[in-house]
Amino acid sequence: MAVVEQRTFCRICEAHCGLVAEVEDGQVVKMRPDRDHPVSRGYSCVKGLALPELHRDPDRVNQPLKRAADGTLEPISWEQALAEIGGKVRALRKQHGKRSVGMYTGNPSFFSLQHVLYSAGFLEALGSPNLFASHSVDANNKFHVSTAMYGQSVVHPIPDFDRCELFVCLGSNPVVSQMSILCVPDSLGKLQAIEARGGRVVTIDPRRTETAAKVGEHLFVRPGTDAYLLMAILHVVAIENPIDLDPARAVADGVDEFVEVARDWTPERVAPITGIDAAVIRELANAYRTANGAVLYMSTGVNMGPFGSIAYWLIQGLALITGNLDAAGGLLVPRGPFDIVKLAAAVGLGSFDEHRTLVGDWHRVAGCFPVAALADEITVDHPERIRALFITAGNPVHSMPGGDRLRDALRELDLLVSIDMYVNESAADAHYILPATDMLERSDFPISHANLQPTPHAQWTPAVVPPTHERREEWQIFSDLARACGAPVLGASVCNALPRLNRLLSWVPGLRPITPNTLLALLLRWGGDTTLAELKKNPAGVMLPETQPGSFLGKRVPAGNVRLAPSELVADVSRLADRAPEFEADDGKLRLIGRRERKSHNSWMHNNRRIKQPEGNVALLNPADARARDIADGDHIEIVAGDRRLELPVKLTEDVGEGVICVPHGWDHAAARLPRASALGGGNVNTVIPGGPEQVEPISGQAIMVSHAVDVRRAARADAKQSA
Ligand SMILES: Nc1nc2c(c(=O)[nH]1)N[C@H]1C(S)=C(S)[C@@H](COP(=O)(O)OP(=O)(O)OC[C@H]3O[C@@H](n4cnc5c(=O)[nH]c(N)nc54)[C@H](O)[C@@H]3O)O[C@H]1N2
Ligand SMILES: Nc1nc2c(c(=O)[nH]1)N[C@H]1C(S)=C(S)[C@@H](COP(=O)(O)OP(=O)(O)OC[C@H]3O[C@@H](n4cnc5c(=O)[nH]c(N)nc54)[C@H](O)[C@@H]3O)O[C@H]1N2
Ligand code: SF4
Ligand SMILES: [Mo]
Repeated sequence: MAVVEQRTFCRICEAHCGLVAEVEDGQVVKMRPDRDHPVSRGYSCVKGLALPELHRDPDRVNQPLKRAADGTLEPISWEQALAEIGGKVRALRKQHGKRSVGMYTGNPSFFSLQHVLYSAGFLEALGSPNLFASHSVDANNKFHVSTAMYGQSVVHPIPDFDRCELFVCLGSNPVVSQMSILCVPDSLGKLQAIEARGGRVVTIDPRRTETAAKVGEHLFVRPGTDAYLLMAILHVVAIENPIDLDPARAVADGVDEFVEVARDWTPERVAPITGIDAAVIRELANAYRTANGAVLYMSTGVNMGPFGSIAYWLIQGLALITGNLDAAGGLLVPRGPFDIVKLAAAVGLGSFDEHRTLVGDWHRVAGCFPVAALADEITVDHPERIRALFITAGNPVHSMPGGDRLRDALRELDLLVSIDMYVNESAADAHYILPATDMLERSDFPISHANLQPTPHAQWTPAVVPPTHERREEWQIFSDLARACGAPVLGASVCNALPRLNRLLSWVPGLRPITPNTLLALLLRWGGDTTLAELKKNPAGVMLPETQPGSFLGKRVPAGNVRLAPSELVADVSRLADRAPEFEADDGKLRLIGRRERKSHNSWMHNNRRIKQPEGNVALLNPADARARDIADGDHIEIVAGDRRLELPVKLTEDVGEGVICVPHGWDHAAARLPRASALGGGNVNTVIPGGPEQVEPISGQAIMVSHAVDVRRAARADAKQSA
């Protein structure tokens, strides 16, 4: 049988690399990078190339599973699963009200047009505000700040790589991650191009990363202290050397109040907190101020710290007052293939809403409550507590700090349903597991990332192969669940009406449900720069108009004027002064930071047969800190925080700053049904990172996951083993 080539694109990370699948006899036999792709130009990583192995992994869930009384999982039919889940949800809603149902949507759900719309739509159709999402362990600070400043959680100014003279990269490791809230395949290439044309790249990170090793200058920063550094930059830029603020005042409110917050934060005061010399801070600030196009980019290393919202706010404000926002070589705000901001407003992401958690009074950011609040919403003694939870494309027990607390809470649920490709750690106590398709088995369009592209481009992919076994696409799963759970048909908001509409349509014989592609065609017709028909004709996608400098401020800001001094952010600045002594003190403890690995992806790449993990799960430590603790290279160490403990082998390297211990996340799959991944061993770093509502950045609800103080010592035993 002839091999048919099918162009598609990877949706594991935000780079969205173009791929070519080779299909023979209905089977995907090979995946290769798409050398003719107009944006990724042949770039890809092993994870995208290993999609065929993901597709045919024998450990996948291929039909609905139900947990029997003895704890084992038994295959059942879709009809039985839907009827039983639906019956349970109907009874719980009747007895305990709408809030009794909740949902956690994980990171991969945001990489699928159908998933993000139909899952949120399902919960909204049930009338529950209890939506929790992985973005509160990832970038909630960015979503909160964008809502507060621009009036929309989906507005994110992104770097103009091709024209900037100075690129400062805080808390991101592009070589490994390809960055976040940004779509750039081969981001290292983009940074190297800045250097090649005489520009400057500075990475600021507690570790000399793979990126820092390959491009530009590197500054060690003490974990958790970037907001102090940014304060000092603002101080130098606007107070030490006052600049003309009139252009900013013309497009923003609160400009003077914003500048004033940095009054006391001189480089000299900030130096002992951050560990960066005052002269170095001053030089960097002046370089930022005078460059003809400069970018301050921050990502998860800062998001996950104690001051993520302040830091993102300072970066936006600094860009605005120095003329680097909406400007060539600075930050630009792409529009997307159609008006994404309008769509987001229609689904209710335009402003903060009235919903609050029962415990802690948390607000929703980008339509979701913080995951750190989930355990309490299940266990609280309140008539409206969560009793049924759907986890879709997520692994919160594993991916969030203090996951054991959540695991215990999940055991109190009347109903736990996991919608996933695997039986992951969070499904260890699930009553039902519903088999999802992988990305080769469904058509798609990257809607969540469509306005985050430095090179605007739109691509649609058909399914490379039809779903195998009894795997089902999420649009269908959530439409069927809405019907089974008795979601009322009337009263839907604009886009979240889909599962309800499909319920209505299912009553009339002969009518077809609304599929993701019908929806996409409508969205693109809604002021779009392309059409679905055009995308289908162009399998490598179509180029969209470039983002023009000067097209955002005063024109497309959803709030009208930028709000440069949101009251909650101004008030939170006092926390910087309060906590400064903690960072200056030498308490003998090390600060924990994370690390992503090129060949793994959060918690779900370790079972892939194509991807080798030769290094295993290793902690990194500076030799000076090792000497002080009598630790040698290759020893097993224990990392201790209170009564929590993790044991791992250690590698000594000058690349990690002194006072820092670096551990990747996503390891240890003993609790999952992932035989290959489990055999790799390792330990889950989130068992030593304290979780719960106290460990949350107070503005946005983002879980604090870096900079925790831990004790590190040589382990008594030789084998690497972890215990909570
Ligand atoms: N291969 C691979 N790629 C991925 C992922 C993956 O798991 N594997 N995950 C994807 C996901 S979900 C996301 S959100 C993105 C994230 O993409 P990035 O945000 O680029 O994430 P990391 O690569 O973890 O880089 C974070 C950096 O922050 C540093 N850091 C830690 N603490 C601090 C601090 O206090 N200050 C500063 N300045 N730096 C600090 C760390 O040392 C690390 O180098 O990556 C995506 N891409
Ligand atoms: N300590 C520490 N913890 C971290 C981080 C860190 O840097 N340090 N990073 C955090 C970040 S940035 C993130 S985004 C979170 C991620 O946290 P989560 O989103 O909670 O978890 P993942 O590990 O991404 O697990 C994703 C699950 O989705 C499943 N899946 C994949 N594709 C599909 C699909 O198409 N449909 C369905 N239904 N299921 C699918 C996978 O099998 C897997 O079980 O982890 C966070 N946790
Ligand atoms: S960098 Fe790798 S994981 Fe990310 S989109 Fe490209 S191929 Fe997929
Ligand atoms: Mo993430």
